[in-house]
Amino acid sequence: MISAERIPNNVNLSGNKRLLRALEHWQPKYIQWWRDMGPQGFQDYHQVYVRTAVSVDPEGWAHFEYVKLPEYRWGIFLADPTPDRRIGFGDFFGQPVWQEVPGEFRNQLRRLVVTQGDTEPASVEQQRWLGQRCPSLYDLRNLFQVNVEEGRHLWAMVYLLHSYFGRDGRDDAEELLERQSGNRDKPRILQAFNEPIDNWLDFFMFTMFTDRDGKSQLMSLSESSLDPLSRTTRFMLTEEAHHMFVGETGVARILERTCQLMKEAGFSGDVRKLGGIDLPTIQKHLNQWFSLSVDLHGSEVSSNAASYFANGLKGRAKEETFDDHLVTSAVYNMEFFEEGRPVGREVSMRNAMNEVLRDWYVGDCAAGVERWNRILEQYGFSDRLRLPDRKFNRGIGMYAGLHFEPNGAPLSRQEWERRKYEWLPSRADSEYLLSIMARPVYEPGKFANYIAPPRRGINQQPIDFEYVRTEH
Ligand code: BYC
Ligand code: FE
Ligand code: FE
Repeated sequence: MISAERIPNNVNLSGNKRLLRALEHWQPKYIQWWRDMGPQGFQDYHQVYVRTAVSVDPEGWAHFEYVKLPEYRWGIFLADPTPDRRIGFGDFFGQPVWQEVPGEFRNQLRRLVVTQGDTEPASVEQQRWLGQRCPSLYDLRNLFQVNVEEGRHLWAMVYLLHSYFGRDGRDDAEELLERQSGNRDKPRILQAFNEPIDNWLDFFMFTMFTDRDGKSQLMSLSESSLDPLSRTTRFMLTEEAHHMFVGETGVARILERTCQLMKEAGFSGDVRKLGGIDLPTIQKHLNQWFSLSVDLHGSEVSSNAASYFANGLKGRAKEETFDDHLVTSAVYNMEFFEEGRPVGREVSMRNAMNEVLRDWYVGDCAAGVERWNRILEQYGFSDRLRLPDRKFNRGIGMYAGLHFEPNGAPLSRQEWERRKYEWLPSRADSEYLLSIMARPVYEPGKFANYIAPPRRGINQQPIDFEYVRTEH
């Protein structure tokens, strides 16, 4: 039996027998999945100082307590409704939003919810070994906070599948626990979620860039005409901010430590000899996770995207800031690549909606990289981190199969094969990172040599607080 009281929610779970019954079947499978595929070695004997959402108001939202991870109270929350909300874009612009799924859009909506839902458990799977290589208890706690919230995001999508998609939705919810990141036969749906996250530089770059795709996709889904989808994703966005904070400050702290070591090593010294992470290695990981996350926005020209927009299922980030919400005649000037040369061509704007969202995403990433570069500047170094060109290392869309340098210059396949590890992490780079992370740091207030301590602790606790404690 599951009890509605154990599941924090604002969807009147105790009064919703149908949903309770569906969850009753699903929840034990979820817990089994969490034990098998969640944080390895941190299930039964550790208590983690985490935030649990117990309601959507600011107080209920920042509720901190020690919990064993499998006992975390994963909740179901919708952001408060907007009175008289109207469809904000597409062919049904101005009509009242939907409280139920229209039959004609059922498959498209299901597919969007499943794709979104699939990424959440995937990321937990990708990160499941990191606890054993952590640079501090503070970072360990942040990892687990991100993990339990991604688990809650899965619950959020399962809530929609159970409530609005009947039998099919229940089947989809089970399959979300069956596909596995990196599995040859049953992989996760989107490629970035099948890539290994072996070390903490991967993790911080992932939460900086891939969780930021979460932000852009959730922003566009929060515009949806399907009101429960909009309200669910709006609440998820509040949690996403912390994930990107973890990524951005994680890389910033590595950069800071690298700068200190570069000063120590002297101008031509080797930071790796001092156990730090050199700038080229940081840049390669940035290139890797940025390009994988750029892929997550789909093909540049997409009839799927056009149809999502026309039907009001998925809008643009900050739809209200645009003047034209119908977008029936506008065009997007896109750079195609033909016979090794860029050719500009107009594409109907609706077909370019993936690219419109990608533009927003790239801008948001660029601002973050600028903030990182201030650290290099403060330490008096002229080196800078850079976002690669969006054509670099693409696996999806019209640049997939072509090859470019990070500055956007085209390359032959042979040149690419010869030079790609100048720009992407090589095996030797990964081995080096694993070697400096082989011994985890579990002592409160201590930090691995390659990363600086944070400016402050979590929830006004000191930095040497015991963020994760072992049961005695
Ligand atoms: N990998 O017209 P196209 C997050 C497929 S992250 C593999 O380009 P569309 C999180 C595509 O399915 C946010 N396959 O695509 C972050 C299609 O297949 P079919 C996740 C890909 O549909 C960190 C074909 O290629 N949310 O929350 O316009 C931690 C061509 O389709 C990929 C969402 O994604 C890929 N990268 O756009 C935890 C929102 N890209 O039909 C969580 C929901 C495309 O030929 N999803 N394909 O079999 C969507 O809105 C869209 O599905 C996409 C793709 C934007 C992803
Ligand atoms: Fe998420
Ligand atoms: Fe996230």
